Amino acid sequence: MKIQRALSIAGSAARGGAGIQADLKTFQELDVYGLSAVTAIVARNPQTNQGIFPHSLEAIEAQVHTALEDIGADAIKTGMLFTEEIITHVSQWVQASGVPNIVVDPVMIEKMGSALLKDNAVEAMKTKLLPLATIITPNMPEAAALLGIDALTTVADLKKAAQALHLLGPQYVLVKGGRLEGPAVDVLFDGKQFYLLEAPRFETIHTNGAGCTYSAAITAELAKGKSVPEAVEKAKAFITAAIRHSFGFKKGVGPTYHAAYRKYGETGCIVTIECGELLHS
Ligand code: PXL
Repeated sequence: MKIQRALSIAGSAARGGAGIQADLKTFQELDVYGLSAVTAIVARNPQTNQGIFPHSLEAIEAQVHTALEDIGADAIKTGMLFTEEIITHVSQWVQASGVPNIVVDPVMIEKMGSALLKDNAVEAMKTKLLPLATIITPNMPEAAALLGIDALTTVADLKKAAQALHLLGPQYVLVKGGRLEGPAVDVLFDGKQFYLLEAPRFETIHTNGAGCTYSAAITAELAKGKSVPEAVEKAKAFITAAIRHSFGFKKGVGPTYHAAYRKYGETGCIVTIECGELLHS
């Protein structure tokens, strides 16, 4: 039997809906063998606002090397990397690995407000990791923070941001429009063309880990040999189903439902392709 493999280098989210946990659940749903290297443990206590426990560089390196040397990977995804030092080393390991599909989710702040990336690490993310990426998947606040610009509010803003981020070196940029008014439109840019992916917006607060799940689904599809636009289209359907069927547990923002695409199927996403004429601000 041959099964494709995907390695997630990310934080452990004790609540189960985001981070490494979301990635492994998503890989499994899409029939890809999941591997993990945990960078930090997130177990945030809302009363104390404490609960991020970074791992040592040595522990992270040991996991990455064990995963790549003993099992190997068809795709690597990075999520929460937390510090400049971790970003610098992960960039070196990713580059040395020769793995063909690299998905960088530039995780910065989680929905309840904890910083998952230190402010002084943004520059390393831009200069060391983003240029290695097959695709980067910022949400609207992350795109604005990476570019040092004001908040994005429209699809036109997403397109301009995608173009500007493409200049940092990734092959594809996906700016996710989860915070737009109206339908959930994401903009994929390859340096020439824009692909607009539109899905209905489902009103729910339970979207913890939506970004992790979406980029993990892209990673799984790339590991299976899909092209980037095909992988993003399938992942958009996957995350739309997961958000549509999301749910809450006892407290706080609940998770998306990772099994929803398998159980309930397609969700009416529309993809349009536009010529990428340059947009100047
Ligand atoms: O959703 C962003 C995210 C990423 N990584 C970890 C997280 C979260 C949000 O909860 O906990 C580890």
